[in-house]
Amino acid sequence: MLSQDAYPTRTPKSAAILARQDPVVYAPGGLNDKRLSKDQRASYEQDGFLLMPDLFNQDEVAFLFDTMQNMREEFTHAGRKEVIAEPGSGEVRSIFNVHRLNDIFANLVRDPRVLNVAREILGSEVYIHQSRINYKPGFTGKEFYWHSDFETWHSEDGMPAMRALSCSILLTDNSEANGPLMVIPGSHQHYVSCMGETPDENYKKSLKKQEIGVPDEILLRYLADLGGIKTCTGKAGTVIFFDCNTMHGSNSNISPFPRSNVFFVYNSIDNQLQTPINDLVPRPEFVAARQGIKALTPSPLDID
Ligand code: 6CS
Ligand code: FE
Repeated sequence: MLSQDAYPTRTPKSAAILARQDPVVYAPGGLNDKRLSKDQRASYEQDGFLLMPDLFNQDEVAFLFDTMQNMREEFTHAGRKEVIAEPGSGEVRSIFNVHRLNDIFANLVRDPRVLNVAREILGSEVYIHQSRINYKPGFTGKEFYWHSDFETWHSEDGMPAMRALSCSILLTDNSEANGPLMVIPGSHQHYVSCMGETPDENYKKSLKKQEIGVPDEILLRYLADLGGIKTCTGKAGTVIFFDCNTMHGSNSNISPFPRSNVFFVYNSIDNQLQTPINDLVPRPEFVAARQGIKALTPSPLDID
């Protein structure tokens, strides 16, 4: 990483809040991908996220839900590195790299309803930086503490600029009760630099419970005072798009109802990974893609 890094973080002594240096909605890159209305684009730009209810119909959701459950059954006892266990209960918390491990998810990342929104916002061709299912099981699903994804991807993966977004497809209903995504509107305009150096192989811990790259409480309070906190609830089939630097997290799920979502992280083809901060060893391919990067092409609408 260059010494004049606009987004320093993981420093030994101090936390800080810095202004974003990158656009949120990029100028069209010659692709014709108009999926969003003017209002939707403006709302994404202002808030750092956009909720699109019912983007997938109930038949599609049922099919994707079964696919997700089948993957869990197949992977749970197979000793796969892509499976992350819940702290405590040992239930499946996440499975990573699902777009490379499963044909249905491989096809889903190319569905124009999601891919073309990513291309429209990022103003270029895109590829998948990371994909995962977060199962958040009933009773035992633990929280995801407040964080900016970009802070991790910049420092641990060497992602140069804020030109990536997450797309979360809800595969169960996400209610106030089962630990839905919480976002701080407007927080994507501020970069929260975090105190604390990154140990080797931090991902093995952080994907269960994040302890490094955790924002300072005073800065979180500042952002929440400015923007408030919004819970992203919706029926299965709803899709949430959010900027890579939007401050977000979710509570644990003590309800009986699982909150299971599939996440795709689209990154601009012009924003591929470099060397991580402090010359850390790059994280493995199943968490952060570096190999065989190719721009995604939209698929025909039929997902199966
Ligand atoms: O380390 C990562 O890349 C992941 N960690 C969190 C808490 N969110 C985004 C991403 O899956
Ligand atoms: Fe996240």
